[in-house]
Amino acid sequence: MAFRSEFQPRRDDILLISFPKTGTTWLIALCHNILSLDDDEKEEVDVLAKMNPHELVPPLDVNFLSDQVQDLLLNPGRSNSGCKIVHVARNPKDTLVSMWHFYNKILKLSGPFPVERAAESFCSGVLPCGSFYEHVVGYWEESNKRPEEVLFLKYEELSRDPEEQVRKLASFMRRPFSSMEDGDAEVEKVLRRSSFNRLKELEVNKNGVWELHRLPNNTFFRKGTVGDWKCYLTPQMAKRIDQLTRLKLQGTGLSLDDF
Ligand code: PAP
Repeated sequence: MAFRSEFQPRRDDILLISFPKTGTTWLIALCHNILSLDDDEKEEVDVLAKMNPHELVPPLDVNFLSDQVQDLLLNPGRSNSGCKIVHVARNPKDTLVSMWHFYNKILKLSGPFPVERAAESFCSGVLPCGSFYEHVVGYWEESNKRPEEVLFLKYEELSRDPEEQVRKLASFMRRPFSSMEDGDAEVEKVLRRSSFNRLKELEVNKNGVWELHRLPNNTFFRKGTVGDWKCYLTPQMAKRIDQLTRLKLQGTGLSLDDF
């Protein structure tokens, strides 16, 4: 209720929105590095060398239930008109496995939470942020209706063709790269500075803590690959999720493949 009545985005706000474990940390780093390119010309600053990407972007969902936030942000008649939304999606099986690792690490359970139970929760939509499919499909549909305001990215496409995806992201944020050689160099710089291998090895992300949640920064950097689910899900679990995914995405035109 407080969020609904209080939140007034500015026209130049950019909201980064994603279901947990679909690539938020990467997206924050990419956006930050694109937007700070101009600053670099004046002075070589590299904020991410000292700060976990999450510390750079205030999380709106800390005190608000996510369905309220989503409702507010997705309703075009409300106060968000004018600001931009970037959403990053990921294939459901890698999202589930990433989330399972994350909760096993942070919840300090007496023993590991079985992946079968995690898959069960995922399929039934009983998760701290609600149903994965409702979340993703909502933003997908809005991105089709309002492409100038809502950009829909995929973790797998970012992995497969990072240059193209980063150019798309920069243009959406009104900071297009030049198509000349210096544009290529800038794209390369943004990707290098946002890369998993670089961020994971930074001292701040190896040993630092995100004070807001008292979470070790290293929980945000695990493997950073596509298809890691194959190491954890049985063929039966994978089949069940694939069937559910087909059902939930039927007629939407959206595919969430793990390649
Ligand atoms: P969050 O919901 O807690 O913010 P989020 O960043 O969305 O997490 O997702 C974490 C996943 O992104 C992790 O995937 P994994 O468990 O399959 O490894 C994490 O490793 C991955 N990740 C983090 N930073 C990057 C990056 N710079 N490039 C690619 N993947 C990344």
